[in-house]
Amino acid sequence: MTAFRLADPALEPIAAKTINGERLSRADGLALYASRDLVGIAQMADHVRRRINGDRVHFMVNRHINPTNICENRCKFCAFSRSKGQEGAYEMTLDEIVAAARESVPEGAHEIHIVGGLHPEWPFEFYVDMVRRLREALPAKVIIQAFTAVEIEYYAKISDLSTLEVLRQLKDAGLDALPGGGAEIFSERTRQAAWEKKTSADDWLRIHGEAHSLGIKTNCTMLYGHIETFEERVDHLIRLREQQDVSGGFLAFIPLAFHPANTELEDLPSTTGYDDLKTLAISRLMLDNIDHIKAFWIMVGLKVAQLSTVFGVDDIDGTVVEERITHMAGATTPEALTKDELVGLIVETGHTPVERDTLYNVIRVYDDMPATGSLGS
Ligand code: V47
Ligand code: SF4
Repeated sequence: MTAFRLADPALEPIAAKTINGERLSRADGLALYASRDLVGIAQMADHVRRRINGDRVHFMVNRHINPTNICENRCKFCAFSRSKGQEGAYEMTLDEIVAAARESVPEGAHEIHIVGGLHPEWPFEFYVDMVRRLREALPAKVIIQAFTAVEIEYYAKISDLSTLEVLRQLKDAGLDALPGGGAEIFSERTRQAAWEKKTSADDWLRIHGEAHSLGIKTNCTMLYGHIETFEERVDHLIRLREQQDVSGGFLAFIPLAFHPANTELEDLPSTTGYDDLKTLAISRLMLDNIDHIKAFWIMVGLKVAQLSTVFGVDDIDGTVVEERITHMAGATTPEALTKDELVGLIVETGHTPVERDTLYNVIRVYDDMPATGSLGS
Protein backbone atom coordinates (compact mmCIF):
# COMPACT_ATOMS: atom_id res chain seq x y z
CA MET A 1 0.00 0.00 0.00
CA THR A 2 1.23 3.47 -0.87
CA ALA A 3 1.79 5.72 2.11
CA PHE A 4 1.69 9.46 1.66
CA ARG A 5 3.58 11.77 3.99
CA LEU A 6 0.89 14.30 4.82
CA ALA A 7 1.46 17.45 6.85
CA ASP A 8 -2.27 18.26 6.98
CA PRO A 9 -4.45 15.71 8.85
CA ALA A 10 -7.51 17.05 6.96
CA LEU A 11 -6.12 15.31 3.88
CA GLU A 12 -6.12 11.84 5.44
CA PRO A 13 -9.67 10.80 4.45
CA ILE A 14 -8.95 12.02 0.90
CA ALA A 15 -5.72 10.03 0.83
CA ALA A 16 -7.63 6.89 1.86
CA LYS A 17 -10.14 7.42 -0.94
CA THR A 18 -7.32 8.09 -3.42
CA ILE A 19 -5.58 4.85 -2.54
CA ASN A 20 -8.85 2.90 -2.82
CA GLY A 21 -9.71 4.56 -6.15
CA GLU A 22 -12.89 6.09 -4.68
CA ARG A 23 -14.50 9.18 -6.19
CA LEU A 24 -13.83 12.46 -4.34
CA SER A 25 -16.79 14.60 -3.27
CA ARG A 26 -17.40 18.35 -3.54
CA ALA A 27 -16.40 18.65 0.13
CA ASP A 28 -13.13 16.83 -0.65
CA GLY A 29 -12.43 19.25 -3.50
CA LEU A 30 -12.99 22.20 -1.17
CA ALA A 31 -10.81 20.61 1.53
CA LEU A 32 -8.01 20.22 -1.03
CA TYR A 33 -8.24 23.90 -1.96
CA ALA A 34 -8.34 24.85 1.77
CA SER A 35 -5.21 22.84 2.56
CA ARG A 36 -1.71 24.35 2.42
CA ASP A 37 -0.10 20.92 2.20
CA LEU A 38 0.90 21.25 -1.44
CA VAL A 39 3.44 18.44 -1.19
CA GLY A 40 0.79 16.12 0.26
CA ILE A 41 -1.63 17.00 -2.55
CA ALA A 42 1.16 16.47 -5.10
CA GLN A 43 1.88 12.97 -3.78
CA MET A 44 -1.77 11.98 -4.11
CA ALA A 45 -2.07 13.44 -7.61
CA ASP A 46 1.16 11.73 -8.65
CA HIS A 47 -0.22 8.42 -7.39
CA VAL A 48 -3.34 8.80 -9.57
CA ARG A 49 -1.29 9.94 -12.56
CA ARG A 50 0.96 6.88 -12.29
CA ARG A 51 -2.05 4.58 -11.98
CA ILE A 52 -3.50 5.95 -15.23
CA ASN A 53 -0.42 6.89 -17.24
CA GLY A 54 2.57 5.06 -15.70
CA ASP A 55 5.74 7.12 -16.07
CA ARG A 56 4.69 8.53 -19.47
CA VAL A 57 4.48 12.26 -20.08
CA HIS A 58 2.95 13.18 -23.42
CA PHE A 59 3.68 15.96 -25.89
CA MET A 60 2.94 16.56 -29.54
CA VAL A 61 4.10 18.33 -32.65
CA ASN A 62 1.26 20.66 -33.54
CA ARG A 63 0.42 24.02 -35.03
CA HIS A 64 -2.11 26.53 -33.71
CA ILE A 65 -3.95 28.73 -36.21
CA ASN A 66 -6.33 31.57 -35.23
CA PRO A 67 -8.10 32.49 -38.49
CA THR A 68 -9.51 35.80 -37.20
CA ASN A 69 -9.63 37.84 -34.02
CA ILE A 70 -12.79 39.68 -35.06
CA CYS A 71 -15.40 38.57 -32.57
CA GLU A 72 -19.02 39.37 -31.78
CA ASN A 73 -18.68 38.43 -28.10
CA ARG A 74 -15.86 40.59 -26.69
CA CYS A 75 -15.51 38.73 -23.37
CA LYS A 76 -14.00 40.89 -20.62
CA PHE A 77 -11.10 38.46 -20.04
CA CYS A 78 -10.03 38.37 -23.71
CA ALA A 79 -7.19 40.52 -25.07
CA PHE A 80 -7.19 38.74 -28.43
CA SER A 81 -10.55 39.86 -29.86
CA ARG A 82 -11.27 43.01 -31.84
CA SER A 83 -14.36 44.52 -33.42
CA LYS A 84 -14.55 44.68 -37.21
CA GLY A 85 -12.61 47.73 -38.43
CA GLN A 86 -10.79 48.23 -35.11
CA GLU A 87 -7.02 48.65 -35.16
CA GLY A 88 -5.34 45.24 -34.87
CA ALA A 89 -8.29 43.31 -36.30
CA TYR A 90 -7.20 40.65 -38.80
CA GLU A 91 -8.71 37.92 -40.94
CA MET A 92 -6.90 35.14 -42.80
CA THR A 93 -8.02 33.87 -46.18
CA LEU A 94 -8.64 30.18 -46.75
CA ASP A 95 -5.44 30.06 -48.83
CA GLU A 96 -3.45 31.54 -45.94
CA ILE A 97 -4.98 29.09 -43.44
CA VAL A 98 -4.18 26.11 -45.68
CA ALA A 99 -0.65 27.40 -46.34
CA ALA A 100 0.01 27.82 -42.58
CA ALA A 101 -1.22 24.28 -41.92
CA ARG A 102 0.88 22.81 -44.74
CA GLU A 103 4.03 24.49 -43.40
CA SER A 104 3.80 22.27 -40.34
CA VAL A 105 3.80 18.98 -42.27
CA PRO A 106 7.58 18.82 -42.88
CA GLU A 107 8.02 19.59 -39.16
CA GLY A 108 6.18 16.34 -38.41
CA ALA A 109 2.92 17.86 -37.10
CA HIS A 110 0.14 15.52 -36.08
CA GLU A 111 -2.40 18.19 -35.19
CA ILE A 112 -3.74 21.44 -36.57
CA HIS A 113 -5.46 23.30 -33.74
CA ILE A 114 -7.88 26.02 -34.89
CA VAL A 115 -9.68 28.51 -32.65
CA GLY A 116 -10.92 31.94 -33.68
CA GLY A 117 -13.34 34.79 -33.06
CA LEU A 118 -17.03 34.82 -33.97
CA HIS A 119 -16.80 36.71 -37.26
CA PRO A 120 -19.91 38.80 -38.06
CA GLU A 121 -19.79 38.17 -41.83
CA TRP A 122 -18.25 34.77 -42.52
CA PRO A 123 -21.00 32.23 -43.30
CA PHE A 124 -21.04 28.69 -41.91
CA GLU A 125 -20.01 27.39 -45.38
CA PHE A 126 -16.67 29.18 -44.93
CA TYR A 127 -15.83 26.90 -42.00
CA VAL A 128 -17.00 23.76 -43.79
CA ASP A 129 -14.79 24.76 -46.77
CA MET A 130 -11.91 25.45 -44.38
CA VAL A 131 -12.07 21.94 -42.93
CA ARG A 132 -12.59 20.33 -46.36
CA ARG A 133 -9.64 22.17 -47.90
CA LEU A 134 -7.42 21.37 -44.92
CA ARG A 135 -8.39 17.70 -45.10
CA GLU A 136 -7.51 17.60 -48.81
CA ALA A 137 -4.22 19.42 -48.28
CA LEU A 138 -2.95 17.46 -45.27
CA PRO A 139 -1.80 13.87 -44.87
CA ALA A 140 -4.35 11.65 -43.08
CA LYS A 141 -2.07 11.43 -40.01
CA VAL A 142 -2.57 15.16 -39.31
CA ILE A 143 -5.63 15.51 -37.10
CA ILE A 144 -7.86 18.56 -37.46
CA GLN A 145 -8.90 19.77 -34.01
CA ALA A 146 -10.98 22.85 -34.58
CA PHE A 147 -13.67 25.16 -33.18
CA THR A 148 -14.71 25.44 -29.55
CA ALA A 149 -18.31 24.76 -28.47
CA VAL A 150 -18.75 28.56 -28.50
CA GLU A 151 -17.91 28.64 -32.20
CA ILE A 152 -20.15 25.62 -32.90
CA GLU A 153 -23.07 27.37 -31.17
CA TYR A 154 -22.40 30.51 -33.25
CA TYR A 155 -22.34 28.57 -36.54
CA ALA A 156 -25.71 27.04 -35.60
CA LYS A 157 -27.09 30.52 -35.02
CA ILE A 158 -25.84 31.99 -38.32
CA SER A 159 -26.87 28.97 -40.40
CA ASP A 160 -30.21 28.22 -38.72
CA LEU A 161 -29.08 24.65 -38.19
CA SER A 162 -28.97 22.72 -34.93
CA THR A 163 -25.58 22.38 -33.22
CA LEU A 164 -25.81 18.63 -33.88
CA GLU A 165 -26.24 19.25 -37.61
CA VAL A 166 -23.35 21.76 -37.61
CA LEU A 167 -21.13 19.13 -36.00
CA ARG A 168 -22.31 16.49 -38.47
CA GLN A 169 -21.47 18.66 -41.49
CA LEU A 170 -18.05 19.59 -40.08
CA LYS A 171 -17.34 15.94 -39.37
CA ASP A 172 -18.32 14.99 -42.92
CA ALA A 173 -15.89 17.65 -44.17
CA GLY A 174 -13.05 16.10 -42.12
CA LEU A 175 -13.19 17.50 -38.58
CA ASP A 176 -11.69 15.00 -36.12
CA ALA A 177 -11.85 16.66 -32.70
CA LEU A 178 -12.92 19.79 -30.83
CA PRO A 179 -10.56 21.79 -28.59
CA GLY A 180 -11.65 22.38 -25.02
CA GLY A 181 -11.92 26.17 -24.95
CA GLY A 182 -14.88 28.36 -24.14
CA ALA A 183 -15.94 26.54 -20.97
CA GLU A 184 -14.46 29.27 -18.74
CA ILE A 185 -16.21 28.72 -15.35
CA PHE A 186 -19.62 27.05 -15.34
CA SER A 187 -21.17 29.61 -13.03
CA GLU A 188 -23.99 31.88 -14.13
CA ARG A 189 -22.67 34.51 -11.71
CA THR A 190 -19.26 34.74 -13.43
CA ARG A 191 -20.82 34.47 -16.89
CA GLN A 192 -23.11 37.43 -16.23
CA ALA A 193 -20.18 39.42 -14.83
CA ALA A 194 -17.55 38.81 -17.53
CA TRP A 195 -18.76 36.88 -20.59
CA GLU A 196 -22.52 37.37 -20.71
CA LYS A 197 -22.87 36.77 -24.47
CA LYS A 198 -21.03 33.49 -24.32
CA THR A 199 -22.37 29.94 -24.37
CA SER A 200 -23.97 28.90 -21.07
CA ALA A 201 -22.68 25.93 -19.07
CA ASP A 202 -25.65 23.77 -20.10
CA ASP A 203 -25.13 24.53 -23.78
CA TRP A 204 -21.35 24.04 -23.63
CA LEU A 205 -21.82 20.64 -22.02
CA ARG A 206 -24.67 19.67 -24.38
CA ILE A 207 -22.54 20.51 -27.46
CA HIS A 208 -19.65 18.37 -26.19
CA GLY A 209 -22.13 15.56 -25.48
CA GLU A 210 -23.42 15.86 -29.05
CA ALA A 211 -19.88 15.76 -30.43
CA HIS A 212 -19.18 12.63 -28.38
CA SER A 213 -22.38 11.01 -29.71
CA LEU A 214 -21.04 11.52 -33.26
CA GLY A 215 -17.66 10.00 -32.35
CA ILE A 216 -15.91 13.39 -32.26
CA LYS A 217 -13.52 13.42 -29.28
CA THR A 218 -13.08 16.69 -27.40
CA ASN A 219 -11.00 18.33 -24.70
CA CYS A 220 -12.27 20.37 -21.79
CA THR A 221 -10.88 23.40 -19.97
CA MET A 222 -11.38 25.72 -17.01
CA LEU A 223 -10.29 29.36 -17.09
CA TYR A 224 -9.15 30.09 -13.52
CA GLY A 225 -7.55 32.91 -11.59
CA HIS A 226 -9.96 35.77 -12.32
CA ILE A 227 -13.26 36.50 -10.48
CA GLU A 228 -14.26 32.94 -9.65
CA THR A 229 -14.34 31.33 -6.18
CA PHE A 230 -12.81 27.99 -5.18
CA GLU A 231 -16.38 26.65 -4.82
CA GLU A 232 -17.06 27.60 -8.44
CA ARG A 233 -13.86 25.85 -9.56
CA VAL A 234 -14.81 22.65 -7.75
CA ASP A 235 -18.38 22.79 -9.13
CA HIS A 236 -16.90 23.23 -12.62
CA LEU A 237 -14.76 20.10 -12.24
CA ILE A 238 -17.75 18.12 -10.97
CA ARG A 239 -19.93 19.15 -13.93
CA LEU A 240 -17.20 18.01 -16.33
CA ARG A 241 -16.92 14.71 -14.46
CA GLU A 242 -20.70 14.21 -14.66
CA GLN A 243 -20.69 14.93 -18.40
CA GLN A 244 -17.86 12.45 -18.90
CA ASP A 245 -19.89 9.80 -17.02
CA VAL A 246 -22.68 10.33 -19.54
CA SER A 247 -20.90 10.83 -22.87
CA GLY A 248 -17.31 9.65 -22.27
CA GLY A 249 -15.57 11.59 -25.06
CA PHE A 250 -13.28 13.97 -23.18
CA LEU A 251 -9.65 13.15 -23.90
CA ALA A 252 -7.89 15.70 -21.72
CA PHE A 253 -8.58 18.46 -19.22
CA ILE A 254 -6.57 21.67 -19.46
CA PRO A 255 -6.78 24.31 -16.70
CA LEU A 256 -6.13 27.68 -18.41
CA ALA A 257 -4.37 30.25 -16.20
CA PHE A 258 -5.92 33.69 -16.66
CA HIS A 259 -3.61 36.33 -18.14
CA PRO A 260 -4.94 39.81 -17.28
CA ALA A 261 -2.83 42.21 -19.41
CA ASN A 262 -4.73 44.23 -22.03
CA THR A 263 -8.10 42.85 -20.88
CA GLU A 264 -10.97 44.59 -19.11
CA LEU A 265 -9.91 42.66 -15.99
CA GLU A 266 -6.31 43.86 -16.16
CA ASP A 267 -6.31 45.11 -12.56
CA LEU A 268 -6.42 41.50 -11.36
CA PRO A 269 -3.12 39.80 -10.50
CA SER A 270 -1.71 36.92 -12.58
CA THR A 271 -2.01 33.41 -11.14
CA THR A 272 0.84 32.18 -8.93
CA GLY A 273 2.94 29.06 -9.44
CA TYR A 274 1.42 27.74 -6.20
CA ASP A 275 -2.14 28.09 -7.51
CA ASP A 276 -1.20 26.71 -10.95
CA LEU A 277 0.36 23.55 -9.48
CA LYS A 278 -2.37 23.09 -6.87
CA THR A 279 -5.12 23.46 -9.47
CA LEU A 280 -3.46 20.95 -11.80
CA ALA A 281 -3.07 18.46 -8.92
CA ILE A 282 -6.65 18.94 -7.67
CA SER A 283 -7.92 18.47 -11.23
CA ARG A 284 -6.08 15.14 -11.43
CA LEU A 285 -7.67 14.06 -8.15
CA MET A 286 -11.23 15.18 -8.92
CA LEU A 287 -11.44 14.10 -12.58
CA ASP A 288 -11.17 10.36 -12.03
CA ASN A 289 -12.77 9.59 -15.39
CA ILE A 290 -10.62 11.80 -17.66
CA ASP A 291 -7.35 10.09 -18.56
CA HIS A 292 -5.15 13.07 -19.29
CA ILE A 293 -4.40 16.31 -17.44
CA LYS A 294 -2.54 18.80 -19.58
CA ALA A 295 -0.41 21.76 -18.50
CA PHE A 296 -0.49 24.15 -21.46
CA TRP A 297 3.11 25.43 -21.13
CA ILE A 298 2.23 28.60 -23.05
CA MET A 299 -0.07 29.64 -20.19
CA VAL A 300 1.64 28.30 -17.06
CA GLY A 301 5.20 28.82 -18.30
CA LEU A 302 7.89 26.25 -19.02
CA LYS A 303 9.11 25.97 -15.43
CA VAL A 304 5.68 25.28 -13.93
CA ALA A 305 4.81 22.94 -16.84
CA GLN A 306 7.92 20.89 -16.16
CA LEU A 307 7.31 20.78 -12.39
CA SER A 308 3.66 19.89 -12.96
CA THR A 309 4.70 16.42 -14.10
CA VAL A 310 5.03 15.56 -10.40
CA PHE A 311 1.70 17.27 -9.62
CA GLY A 312 -0.55 14.93 -11.60
CA VAL A 313 0.13 16.19 -15.12
CA ASP A 314 0.88 13.69 -17.90
CA ASP A 315 0.84 16.07 -20.89
CA ILE A 316 2.58 19.38 -21.62
CA ASP A 317 0.94 20.05 -25.04
CA GLY A 318 3.07 20.76 -28.07
CA THR A 319 5.29 22.80 -30.31
CA VAL A 320 2.39 25.24 -30.99
CA VAL A 321 4.42 27.46 -33.43
CA GLU A 322 2.22 30.55 -33.24
CA GLU A 323 0.10 31.60 -30.25
CA ARG A 324 -1.89 34.81 -30.10
CA ILE A 325 -4.63 34.44 -27.44
CA THR A 326 -2.35 34.28 -24.40
CA HIS A 327 0.46 36.41 -25.82
CA MET A 328 -1.91 39.30 -26.51
CA ALA A 329 -2.86 39.01 -22.82
CA GLY A 330 0.73 39.39 -21.67
CA ALA A 331 2.24 35.88 -21.79
CA THR A 332 6.03 36.01 -21.74
CA THR A 333 6.59 32.40 -22.78
CA PRO A 334 8.03 31.71 -26.23
CA GLU A 335 5.43 31.16 -28.97
CA ALA A 336 6.98 27.87 -30.05
CA LEU A 337 9.21 25.08 -28.76
CA THR A 338 11.04 22.43 -30.74
CA LYS A 339 10.42 18.73 -30.28
CA ASP A 340 13.92 18.37 -28.78
CA GLU A 341 13.18 21.07 -26.22
CA LEU A 342 9.96 19.33 -25.14
CA VAL A 343 11.72 15.96 -24.91
CA GLY A 344 14.58 17.51 -22.90
CA LEU A 345 12.14 19.13 -20.50
CA ILE A 346 10.44 15.79 -19.78
CA VAL A 347 13.61 13.65 -19.66
CA GLU A 348 15.09 15.83 -16.93
CA THR A 349 12.15 14.94 -14.65
CA GLY A 350 12.83 11.20 -15.00
CA HIS A 351 9.62 10.53 -16.92
CA THR A 352 9.44 8.91 -20.35
CA PRO A 353 8.52 11.37 -23.11
CA VAL A 354 5.80 10.03 -25.41
CA GLU A 355 5.01 11.82 -28.63
CA ARG A 356 1.30 11.46 -29.38
CA ASP A 357 -1.38 12.67 -31.74
CA THR A 358 -4.59 14.44 -30.67
CA LEU A 359 -6.33 11.14 -29.94
CA TYR A 360 -3.38 9.93 -27.80
CA ASN A 361 -2.24 7.43 -30.41
CA VAL A 362 1.46 6.93 -29.69
CA ILE A 363 3.81 8.26 -32.38
CA ARG A 364 7.08 7.52 -30.56
CA VAL A 365 8.22 6.54 -27.09
CA TYR A 366 11.53 8.20 -26.15
CA ASP A 367 12.74 5.53 -23.76
CA ASP A 368 16.39 5.70 -24.82
CA MET A 369 17.19 9.30 -23.98
CA PRO A 370 20.25 10.19 -21.88
CA ALA A 371 19.41 12.23 -18.79
CA THR A 372 19.83 15.95 -19.41
CA GLY A 373 20.59 18.75 -17.00
CA SER A 374 18.88 21.66 -18.69
CA LEU A 375 16.22 22.48 -21.19
CA GLY A 376 17.07 21.28 -24.68
CA SER A 377 20.61 20.08 -23.90
O1 V47 B 1 -11.59 29.70 -24.93
C1 V47 B 1 -8.99 33.68 -23.55
C2 V47 B 1 -8.96 31.19 -23.01
C3 V47 B 1 -9.20 29.67 -24.68
C4 V47 B 1 -7.55 34.35 -22.09
O2 V47 B 1 -8.10 21.82 -26.25
C5 V47 B 1 -7.62 32.97 -22.01
O3 V47 B 1 -6.03 21.17 -26.29
C6 V47 B 1 -6.05 32.95 -20.35
O4 V47 B 1 -9.05 26.61 -25.49
N1 V47 B 1 -5.96 34.30 -20.34
C7 V47 B 1 -8.61 29.24 -26.02
N2 V47 B 1 -6.88 32.27 -21.15
C8 V47 B 1 -7.44 28.29 -25.82
C9 V47 B 1 -7.88 26.87 -25.63
C10 V47 B 1 -6.89 25.77 -25.63
C11 V47 B 1 -5.55 26.04 -25.45
C12 V47 B 1 -4.65 24.97 -25.48
C13 V47 B 1 -5.07 23.69 -25.70
C14 V47 B 1 -6.42 23.44 -25.87
C15 V47 B 1 -6.89 22.04 -26.15
C16 V47 B 1 -7.35 24.49 -25.83
O5 V47 B 1 -8.27 30.53 -24.04
C17 V47 B 1 -10.46 30.45 -24.70
C18 V47 B 1 -10.46 31.04 -23.31
O6 V47 B 1 -10.97 30.11 -22.39
N3 V47 B 1 -8.55 32.59 -22.91
N4 V47 B 1 -8.39 34.78 -23.05
C19 V47 B 1 -6.68 35.04 -21.19
N5 V47 B 1 -6.58 36.37 -21.18
FE1 SF4 C 1 -14.42 36.03 -28.69
FE2 SF4 C 1 -13.42 33.79 -27.64
FE3 SF4 C 1 -12.26 36.18 -27.11
FE4 SF4 C 1 -14.68 35.59 -26.04
S1 SF4 C 1 -12.71 34.51 -25.63
S2 SF4 C 1 -14.08 37.50 -27.07
S3 SF4 C 1 -15.59 34.36 -27.70
S4 SF4 C 1 -12.38 35.19 -29.12
